[in-house]
Amino acid sequence: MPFQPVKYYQTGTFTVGNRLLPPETRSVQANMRRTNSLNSGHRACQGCGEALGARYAIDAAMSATSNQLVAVNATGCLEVFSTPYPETSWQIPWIHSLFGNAPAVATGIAAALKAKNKEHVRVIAQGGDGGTTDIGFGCLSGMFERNDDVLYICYDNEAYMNTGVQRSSATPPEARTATTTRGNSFGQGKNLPLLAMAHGIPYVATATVAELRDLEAKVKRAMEFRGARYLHILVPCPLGWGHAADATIRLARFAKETGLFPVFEAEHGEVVSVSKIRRPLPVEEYLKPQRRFAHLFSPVARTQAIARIQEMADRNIRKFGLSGSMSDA
Ligand SMILES: Cc1ncc(C[n+]2csc(CCOP(=O)(O)OP(=O)(O)O)c2C)c(N)n1
Ligand code: SF4
Repeated sequence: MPFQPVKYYQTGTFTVGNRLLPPETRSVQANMRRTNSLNSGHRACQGCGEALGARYAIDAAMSATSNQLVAVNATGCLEVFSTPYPETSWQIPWIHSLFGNAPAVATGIAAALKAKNKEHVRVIAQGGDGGTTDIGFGCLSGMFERNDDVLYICYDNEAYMNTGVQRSSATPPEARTATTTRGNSFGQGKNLPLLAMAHGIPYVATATVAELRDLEAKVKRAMEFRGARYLHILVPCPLGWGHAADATIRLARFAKETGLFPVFEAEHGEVVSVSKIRRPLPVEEYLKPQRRFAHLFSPVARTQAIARIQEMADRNIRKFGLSGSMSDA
């Protein structure tokens, strides 16, 4: 067989590429000694973006902290599918208390560790978008304002999935849920990454489950800071969004490539990096495969509504500078 030079795209992938890289630059998931923090056997739906995101995020946090980590979970799918008492899929110190108080519980654990001179043990809190943007928001804002030493991770599937797909304040315009025919009205909804930045906390980032290496890198970066940090991960939900289980990664990628979900990092309230759009897409490509948006296309196309969603994407592209070459980033 003739000699084949290593192609650029192979390095950094989760298959052969990792083995071509020096061990210290390989992905955490490629390491056979990874912790498998969220182990197999849990009860998430097939294709669940939240299970995938949590697995990568928490393994990356474990790696970044030499396994000195405690995780607090808000009520929601991640807690329910992983821990039907007395069973659990978590292989880390993990605690669930209430739906709305994960940031407060995490703050308390961080304070207790400090009092015991165990600040090398790091604390993460995690929850869905309902637990984060609605009921937990007061506790979270307090955690940010006091700059408590906690990384909070929001797994955003854009609705209250665990209880049957009710609208949250992160549900996008026009998305159908069990409690609304068309989701949020235009111009409404809470943008938690921007709200987190407004608190001036050390680190805020967004990520999707389409770019898992980027997700791992952001968790690692977050653990380099002390104080309050926030990571917002878009995690498509086949059940709530009404898409095929094998479309989870594709839809997460399309959310970024349309501009609807800007992927960026911010430090102390300032954007420091953005992931540029590689192949620009019209929003229809993202909306059409999802049953929650079916009413936009049938029985007749609702072109004005689609145009307004396109405007939202275009606004993000301008605001975050998402188009242009990667070297501009
Ligand atoms: C105070 C309180 N109200 C309501 C509930 C019921 N409840 C449990 S999980 C959940 C929805 C969670 O949604 P989200 O935070 O978006 O996470 P997801 O399940 O989508 O991952 C609700 C309403 C509860 N456990 N506690
Ligand atoms: S309902 Fe959605 S978030 Fe919950 S386990 Fe199923 S796919 Fe995951």
